[in-house]
Amino acid sequence: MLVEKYKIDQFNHEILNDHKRKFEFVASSVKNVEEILQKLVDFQIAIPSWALGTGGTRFGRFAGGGEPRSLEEKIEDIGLLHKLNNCSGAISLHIPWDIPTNSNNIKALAAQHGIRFDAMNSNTFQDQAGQEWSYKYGSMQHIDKGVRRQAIEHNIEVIKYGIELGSESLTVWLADGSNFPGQLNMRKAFQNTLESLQEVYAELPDNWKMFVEYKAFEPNFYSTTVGDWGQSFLYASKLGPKAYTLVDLGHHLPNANIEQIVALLLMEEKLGGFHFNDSKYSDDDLTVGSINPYQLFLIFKELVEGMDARGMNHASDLGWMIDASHNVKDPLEDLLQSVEAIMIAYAQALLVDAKELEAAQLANDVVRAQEILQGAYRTDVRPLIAEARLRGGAALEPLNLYRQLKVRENLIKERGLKTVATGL
Ligand code: LRH
Ligand code: MN
Repeated sequence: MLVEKYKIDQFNHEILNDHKRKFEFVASSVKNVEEILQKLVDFQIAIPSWALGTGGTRFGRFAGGGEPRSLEEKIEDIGLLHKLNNCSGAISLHIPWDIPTNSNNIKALAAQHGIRFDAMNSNTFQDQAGQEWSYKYGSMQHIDKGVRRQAIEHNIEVIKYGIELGSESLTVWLADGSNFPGQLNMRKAFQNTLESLQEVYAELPDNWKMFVEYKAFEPNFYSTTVGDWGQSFLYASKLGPKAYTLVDLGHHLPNANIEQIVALLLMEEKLGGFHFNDSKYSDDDLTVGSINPYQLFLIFKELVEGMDARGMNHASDLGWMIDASHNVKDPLEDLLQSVEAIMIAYAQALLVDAKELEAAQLANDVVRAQEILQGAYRTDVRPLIAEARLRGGAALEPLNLYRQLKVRENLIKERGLKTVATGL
């Protein structure tokens, strides 16, 4: 479904005065507001190709209708999101769920929608029809060289698809691990995995990055061979300068201090990017900022501080990707909310006066330090993000316009109620 520009302009016109009033109020208290607005306009978040349909659990899946039936329709749906908020200008593909039938056509369609290809994702956690070796007992860690070879070849094939589409990074998430003590020689598993990743690393074009995604548990429930940030850092350090860690917010044990992990990985120049989502218990893949928005703000505070300390470009030097699953919400509404939550946390972090905070830290003025942080966190930055959208030609209130245009109803008319998108 296409959203014509005039419909966005009409919608914005109705609420423009109210927006201007709110924007001028918050802008009046922000020192470098134009610099912040430009950063918000430049910031783009990649949408996962595997999260455009209804997700589910082993207990059930409740399809919502109008789901994309092909990669082309997935790109159209992301194009619609990007038209509404002007900060969803990238797609992250998962292979083989989204093999591009004709890369040039897919590339041209994405370009029409202003969508670029972010990290490619390999899949050695499921057995495909006709596959020679099973990944039941792992892939790159596997005791059997044939299985490891198959996993290596698959990742090299994924890189090839990515090169054709203009992607410049590969995310490797390995489900590998064990379910019971004694099942696995964990040192050998590490060495097999490292050797396998080294063979994939050797095939990376010069300008590419490899993201090693860690996860504490699931689908293995005793050990995971890339189980935490330390292990991912170890692999990325041993692999070489093109290898980095990838932080999926849902992949930590309860109460992990993720913002500290982010601060250290960034300082060590080994932070590659993010899979944003939220969770209360484990890898719940809930809407970003829906459970713990303060943690998301603290993570962005460390990101802005750490990137500025190294003179990094906020928009392009790290991988900004969502990885969520939509069990009860309309997938596109859920993604609009997630993108908004990320932009809010980023804008709040940009309001933190780094010099004031450092002065408080150097004076051990703990109260002042907290007041500086929470002052930024408690600032309603939504008018700043809306203004950035307005300047980018998008909607002041994407979710409201999405509903006003009855997008889901139209997609169901176009595609039917029973369509199922590939993915999780
Ligand atoms: C694993 C993960 C990984 C993806 C998958 C869809 O939990 O986060 O990033 O490959 O979800
Ligand atoms: Mn992930």
